[in-house]
Amino acid sequence: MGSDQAWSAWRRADAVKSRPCRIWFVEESVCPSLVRVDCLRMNSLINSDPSQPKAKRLFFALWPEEDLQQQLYELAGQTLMANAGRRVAAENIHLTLAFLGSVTEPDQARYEPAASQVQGKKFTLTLDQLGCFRRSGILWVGPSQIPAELLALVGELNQALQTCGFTPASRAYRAHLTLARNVQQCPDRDVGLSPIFWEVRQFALVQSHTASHGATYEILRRWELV
Ligand code: 2AM
Repeated sequence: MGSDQAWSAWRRADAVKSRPCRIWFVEESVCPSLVRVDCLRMNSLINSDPSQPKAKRLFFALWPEEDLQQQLYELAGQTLMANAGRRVAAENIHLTLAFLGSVTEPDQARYEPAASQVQGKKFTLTLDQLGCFRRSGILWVGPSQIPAELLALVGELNQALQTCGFTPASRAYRAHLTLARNVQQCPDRDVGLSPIFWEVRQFALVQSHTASHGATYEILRRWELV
């Protein structure tokens, strides 16, 4: 978008509210959508229009094949004592790369081309550790060593999204697949597991749908790793 178009966007934004909008210019070579016109008032007007779709809850993830999901589901069953937690349904087991949270359609339209620019490499993820996040009551399985390709994928994805206005999580990245929630008694320390090898070939953009029985997930788009 050239400066004429940017100013015209400014004027259009200015026509619907009294306070001036902020305009963010993003370099063409970095964020594929080039420019972001960011105006909270305008966004709230757009979001309050019932003809506009609501924001979606989105995240990027690695999604295992069904047989691996089933294997991990059974592992959770063997690990959990009766009533000690709620297992995640097999089809919902995944590894989050970047949690986006509530995303509007214009934001999604910027994030997807940004993700397409990521040149992630295929890798094997060795799941050889079982652990528990005590505070959130989550039983998880994960790698004891994070492969360089996974770290690079997470880093490049966050960097690409950042150029389009996304603020990555400030907490350190912990690669894990949640196997159960509401775990009341977490063991004192992580335990080793006979390794499960996962050949990771793709990453995905996923929408989380909140239902009364818990979240369900819909894969919106997949990107091949090379
Ligand atoms: P979790 O499994 O450890 O809860 C969809 O909610 C996915 O995004 C889950 O894998 C979840 O991790 C992850 N996630 C990361 N940050 C989150 C947040 N702030 N709120 C909800 N889910 C988050």
